[in-house]
Amino acid sequence: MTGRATDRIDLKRGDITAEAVDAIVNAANSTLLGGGGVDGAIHRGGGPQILDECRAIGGCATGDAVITTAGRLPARHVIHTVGPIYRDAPDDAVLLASAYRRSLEVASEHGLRTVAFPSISTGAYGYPVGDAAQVALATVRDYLDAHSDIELVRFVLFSADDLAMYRDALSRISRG
Ligand code: AR6
Repeated sequence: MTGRATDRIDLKRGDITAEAVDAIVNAANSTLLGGGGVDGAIHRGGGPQILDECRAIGGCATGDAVITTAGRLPARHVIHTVGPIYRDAPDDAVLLASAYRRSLEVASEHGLRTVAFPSISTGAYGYPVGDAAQVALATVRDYLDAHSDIELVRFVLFSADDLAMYRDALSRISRG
C-alpha cells in the first residue's frame, strides 16, 4: 500500500448525525436501547427503525460492535460500539482500542469504505479526551495500515477543545 495511513484520517468539528458517509459510529451502551449524548442524537435523528433493529440484535459487549441501517439519517449505516466506562485501569485503553478496531472490522465485513467516529467514551463514560484521542488515532492508523479497503475515517468532534486535542494527537502519531 502506498501513501501514509494517516492521510486517510480526517478531523472536523460538527454533529455526526449530519455526515453522509457509509457508516457513522454510535457510542452506545451494552443494552443498545439508547441513551444521551451522541447515542440520543443518532436515535432522535434516525427514527424508530434503528431502535427496532437494536432490540432484535439484543445487546453488545464492551469493546465489540454491531451494525444497523441508519433510518432517516444521511449515512447508510450505523455501527454501534460500546466503549469502556473510564476507571483509570490498564483495561481502559485495551477496551477503547477494541471498540475502534471492531467498528472498522464490521465496516470492512460489509464492504463499507467511509466511516465517521465520534470521540467514544469521552462524554458520559468519563475517559480523558487527550488519552482517548491517542488510543483512537493510533488504533485507526494501525488498522488503515493493514487494510486498504477503508478509504476514509473521519472523526467528528463536538467541541473546539476536543478537535484541538485530536489535532495534537494526530500530529504526534504522524511524526512518530
Ligand atoms: N455528534 C458528534 N459528537 C457528539 C454528538 C453529536 N451529535 N453528541 C455528543 N457528542 P457520549 P460515551 C460527543 O456521552 O462517553 C450514552 O448515554 C460528546 O460531546 O455521547 O461513550 C450512551 O447510551 C462526547 O465528546 O458517549 C452510553 O450510556 C462524545 O460525543 C453513554 O452515553 C461521546 O460522549 C456512552 O458514553
